[in-house]
Amino acid sequence: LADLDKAQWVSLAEGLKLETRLFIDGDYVDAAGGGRFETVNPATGDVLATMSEGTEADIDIAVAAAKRAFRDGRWSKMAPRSRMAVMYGFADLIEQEADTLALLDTLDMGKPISDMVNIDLPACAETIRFMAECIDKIDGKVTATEANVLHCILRQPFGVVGAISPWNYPLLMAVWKIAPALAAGNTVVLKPAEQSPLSCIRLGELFVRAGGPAGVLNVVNGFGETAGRALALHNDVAKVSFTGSTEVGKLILQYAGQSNMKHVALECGGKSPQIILADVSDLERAATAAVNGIFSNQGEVCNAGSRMIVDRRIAGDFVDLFQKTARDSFSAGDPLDPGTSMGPLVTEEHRRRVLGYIEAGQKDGARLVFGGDAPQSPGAFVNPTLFADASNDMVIAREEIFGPVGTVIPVDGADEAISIANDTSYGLAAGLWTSNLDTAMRLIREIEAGVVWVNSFDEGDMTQPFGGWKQSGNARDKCFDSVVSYTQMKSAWIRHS
Ligand code: TXE
Repeated sequence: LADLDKAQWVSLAEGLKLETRLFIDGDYVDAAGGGRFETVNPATGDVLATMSEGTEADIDIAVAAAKRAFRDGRWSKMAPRSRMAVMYGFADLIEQEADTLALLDTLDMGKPISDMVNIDLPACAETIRFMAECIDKIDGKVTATEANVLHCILRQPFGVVGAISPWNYPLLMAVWKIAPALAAGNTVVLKPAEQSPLSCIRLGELFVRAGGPAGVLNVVNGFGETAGRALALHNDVAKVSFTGSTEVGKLILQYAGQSNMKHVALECGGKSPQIILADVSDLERAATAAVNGIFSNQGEVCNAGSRMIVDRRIAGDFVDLFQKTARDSFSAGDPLDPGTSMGPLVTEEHRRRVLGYIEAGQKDGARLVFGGDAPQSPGAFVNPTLFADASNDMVIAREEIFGPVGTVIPVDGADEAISIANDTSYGLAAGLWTSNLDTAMRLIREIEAGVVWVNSFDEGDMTQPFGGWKQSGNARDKCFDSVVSYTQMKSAWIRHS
């Protein structure tokens, strides 16, 4: 991937040709109703493009194309090795177009270009390759039955899968859904977030260029309440996979109930605890992980370690180390500069929301250690912020802020730590820092979260299931099980003589 300097990225950005249409049935098309919406660069406030606005009519057209493509078997009946070849080609093309794709997300949602180049794009290619490798490993089963019966359990694709994705990792979150859905043999209609429509629209084209048949991967940009809702309510969509807020996740469940009882996979918000006990072997390493855990990606991360639950005896030292590391590693700047570690938030509206949480933290009596303000520049920036001496009943400890705002909650020992860690409606991820194996083993079991990192935070590879307990969702992305979750079981009872 490119190793460009800021001037080179700026000049590449100036020459970019933006695709603004929808991608349906193998081609770019304008929205049926002719509507358009603006997408804005949050670093400058400038309008980047006016996009075709897909609505219910476009979702109907895209779902019909996906249904035709599924029914005639142009993808689901393709030999596994051939489907794998298409997926590998798709990953290769993403790498070949990496500069453009990286720029599109950086311009559209403000993420630092270095994160796009070093994290998001390699992860997209890796996800598609991993899911491709799974294609001919999705086995059925033959069970033990009486002699004249062969009983097979088959795993078959659902049909049309609707994918609704968020703006915080626009390409990667879309790929986490479409790659396993396609690998399992489904056809897909993707509805990306309206805040970051520029990159995902290219995925359909790249898939077709890699040899993917028309109609198998369709992308419809548009708003959640119109296009997203229509997709989740559609009677010809057999499964919907959603990443976004818990509030909208609950709506998606309702839409499934109001329509065809489609399967629903949800990956929603979080308020992830990072427990740091007094016997932590390396407090500096824990503090560094905590800084990255809350400030990476501007804090716009569903598993952000936003509640640091720290033993009171070491809380002072922890806050000092945290502050020093944060000062050295994160400050808001131009996301097109490869040296920038933190870009603007996704929109001006979201910045106001995050600043509102900072105000609430101060009003509730948490101690503002640093930050709490916004740089004097255009763009939706917020400075990295830390609150200490907070309690778990404060708004900043209860609600997902989705910005660069960390909260330290002091506790007395492991029992209080675990009870506070679990005192939340969310259950996405957790971190635990201790040198005591027995404590670690106990807390791993007691923590109510889909992912627990011990003496680490936010690491993993493709084998790791990613998803939440409680109101953080009901599905798992990445991992082999994720591909299997895009299939349904069929029992075939075959009597012979
Ligand atoms: O999310 P929405 P928003 C959290 C985070 C953030 C908050 C709001 O706390 O501050 O949610 O962000 C589509 N029917 N997360 O408003 O609205 C929408 O178009 C069908 C956590 O951006 O949930 C987009 O494609 N679809 C998170 C997607 O849902 C609807 C990532 C997510 O948007 C819809 C993003 C509807 N009625 C936000 N309404 C995570 N888990 O990583 C919206 N959408």
